Amino acid sequence: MNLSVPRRAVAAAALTALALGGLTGTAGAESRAASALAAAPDIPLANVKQHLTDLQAIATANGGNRAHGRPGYKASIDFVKAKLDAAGYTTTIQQFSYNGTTGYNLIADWPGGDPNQVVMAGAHLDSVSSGAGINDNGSGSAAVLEAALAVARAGYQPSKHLRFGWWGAEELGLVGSKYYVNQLPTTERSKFAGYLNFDMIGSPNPGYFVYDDDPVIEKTFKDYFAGLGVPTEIETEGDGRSDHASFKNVGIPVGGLFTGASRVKTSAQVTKWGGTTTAFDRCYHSSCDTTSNINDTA
Ligand code: DTR
Ligand code: ZN
Ligand code: ZN
Repeated sequence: MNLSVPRRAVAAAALTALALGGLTGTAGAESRAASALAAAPDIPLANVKQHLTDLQAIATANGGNRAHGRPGYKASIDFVKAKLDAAGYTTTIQQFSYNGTTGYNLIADWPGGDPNQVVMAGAHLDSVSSGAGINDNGSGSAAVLEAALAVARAGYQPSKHLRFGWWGAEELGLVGSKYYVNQLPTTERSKFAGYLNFDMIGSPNPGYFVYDDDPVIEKTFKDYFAGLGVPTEIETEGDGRSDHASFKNVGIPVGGLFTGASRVKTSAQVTKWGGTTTAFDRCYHSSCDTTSNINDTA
């Protein structure tokens, strides 16, 4: 079954707004999702694609990658920070050291909302050293960036406080997000309503997977995809393998989306989603993970 997903809406990024909206209301989950659905701003695909083009250019200009400790990573952080500063976010670059080199997390707070009820969306911004890392994880980074910019364009003022994060050194073991969580005082951790993770969400032979962690977040995502006529499966491959694990490990509700890595899509999944019985992303952790390694519909 081929999917007819609105091309203008980048589903994952729109879902970020929905999930943030869904988690920011006070009504029940269903009415929250419905009202948030109405409130979710359009996330222009062209804008997300431009961010991916810009991240590719950064990698190309910096030895072909955006890996921890390499110039391409810091250039990626500076690129994302500049757009958020211009949009009115309060940004913080958090430094940490790993393998003898300095790493960076970027945290962006949208002013307003209840500081005791924080909804956060994040993505790791680093690539492996073998390539530009456009699907892994420029896709998540660009989607979260464009969702944050859409919030600013809409002047969105949810009841909860919105925070966005871009993590360093995820590929070396969730290093940046672990550092961020470990630096959070316990009192601050208890203020999180949820953390939403986006790591590989534009895979060229996509599946549509929803993390099966927090049930409210999982339902919010599943309901939205169902509203688009897109069947989903629960994500089990990534347990512990991306930055949501850092938050889950300290008791913060987590959720997220994933379109697949090196595993092979089954024939049943091809019937469900289209594509081929090959890897969801044959360029996982490879030099071919470039802007040509992205499925726009996903
Ligand atoms: N994105 C990969 C980690 C990874 C592999 N499978 C999953 C599933 C769900 C989330 C993440 C992952 C990486 O950063 O290497
Ligand atoms: Zn990743
Ligand atoms: Zn990776």
